[in-house]
Amino acid sequence: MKFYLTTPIYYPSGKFHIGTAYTTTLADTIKKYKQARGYDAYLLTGMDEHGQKIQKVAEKDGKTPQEHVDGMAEEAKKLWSLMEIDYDDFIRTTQERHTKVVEEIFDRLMEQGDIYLSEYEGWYCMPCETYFTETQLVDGKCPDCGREVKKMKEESYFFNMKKYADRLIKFYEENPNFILPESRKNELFNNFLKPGLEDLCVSRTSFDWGVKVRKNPKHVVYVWLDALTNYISALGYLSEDDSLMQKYWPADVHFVGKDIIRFHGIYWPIFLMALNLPLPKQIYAHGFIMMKDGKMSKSKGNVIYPEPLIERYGLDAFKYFILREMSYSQDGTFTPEGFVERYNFDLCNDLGNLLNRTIGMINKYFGGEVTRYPEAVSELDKELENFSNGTIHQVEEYLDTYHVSNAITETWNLISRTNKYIDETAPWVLFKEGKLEELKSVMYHLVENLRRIAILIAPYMKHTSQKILSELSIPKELQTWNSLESYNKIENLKVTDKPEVLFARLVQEQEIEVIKGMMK
Ligand code: ME8
Repeated sequence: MKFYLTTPIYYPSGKFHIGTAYTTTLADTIKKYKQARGYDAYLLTGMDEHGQKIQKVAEKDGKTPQEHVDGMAEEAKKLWSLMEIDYDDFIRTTQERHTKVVEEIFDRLMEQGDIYLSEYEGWYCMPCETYFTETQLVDGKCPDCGREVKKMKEESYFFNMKKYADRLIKFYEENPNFILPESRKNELFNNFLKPGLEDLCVSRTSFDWGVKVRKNPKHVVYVWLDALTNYISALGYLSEDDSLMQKYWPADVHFVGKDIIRFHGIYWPIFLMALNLPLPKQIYAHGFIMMKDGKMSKSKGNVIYPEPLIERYGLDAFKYFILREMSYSQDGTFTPEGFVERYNFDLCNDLGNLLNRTIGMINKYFGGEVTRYPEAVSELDKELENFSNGTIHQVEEYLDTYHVSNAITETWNLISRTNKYIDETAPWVLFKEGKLEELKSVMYHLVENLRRIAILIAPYMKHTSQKILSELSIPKELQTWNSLESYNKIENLKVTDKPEVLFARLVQEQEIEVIKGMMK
């Protein structure tokens, strides 16, 4: 069972902020989940290194574009390693393995008549490197980023989108889950596909930092045709060894932000149709991480980067926050207040205390020993078991459909339910009344639920998961996703007598200031 998933390849125009880190974390979480479920999962990420914007940034820094992107690629890899992103390949569009595929594709599409030479006039947005028609502009500005646009005219190659539009419409109709969430699909379908596609300008002559058209090298290939091709060039498409292509294509899912869904949902499938290749199975476009005062931007001084957050609060807390805060189909918000609150309430109070209370009681009442599935199982015990069975199925369903935030919420509902179970069963009363068999059962059920919780959070909170499992001395074979199904397989075990604090409580006011100081 294979599962091929991708992140966008990011522009190395500046340091990666938590928004960029979000898509990569999301993709990595799904990869780890799929692996845990027995899939041969392959995660591709990389960098989109061509285009006028990159050329300009490099110039400003007094570097050649190649020097600039080489430096940025190192930075990016450092960040992914800090974030323990388990990617299988890192493609860079300046690599020969990629450029030669782009050249070849362009030639082929020209030969078969899908790409033709003409002239283009339109409104050009430099930062987005996209032309717009008059009617697409919003208040005379770029509809994507809101910045100034310039009227420009150039000799260009065009891709015959119209030829494939009907086929794509049919594909959308036959594959209702092709674009997720549905609201984004409807947007694409109604605003772009249905009104009729314009042919797309696929070359530029105004700069030269890109893949040159072999037969007419004053043209460089449009950065999006170049960039989208990474998803197959990285697998060795058109190369001598295309075994990865045979094995993994079509992609099971491309993860992208809502800003680039049009390129992935319309142009990419059409390029693939023209190449006679199968289309990806799904494209999931998530919302944006916003700040209190709107988008992150250096001019507002509200950009937040992953490194200082990870350094101070740990990787697990960082991933927990960004994944939980971003709902399936809407934007999420980063606020220092929200971060500290989630840390203190969800991680420190709910999860941390559950583990500590449990280990404390087992040590106090039974010298650290938990006994095999006990006899004296009460109604409350059974109820908790059923609740946690339900959670597992919900979490799986959510992760299978990329509702990661919902999956996390379900898991935290189980954590709350388990905390409540302690209050309901009142172990201290059972102990006082000498009801030791009942008390054993309560401890057993607490350990069972913590074991399950640790497995459910492992794809995005590996360290916390490992700590819980090791403090409870859960054997390896009961740490796997498969072992979630069974509820009564724990043999006698002995928990640690020196539990570590998972998440130390933060001083709210002080920490909010610290995070504010991290914004640039
Ligand atoms: O578009 N919240 O690169 P890019 C969430 N090179 N995600 C965010 C975000 C935010 N505030 N800001 C950025 C490109 N992203 C092209 C892609 S793919 C063939 C070529 C994420 O560096 C989100 O995934 O501008 C978005 O789609 C991507 O970064 C844009 O990255």
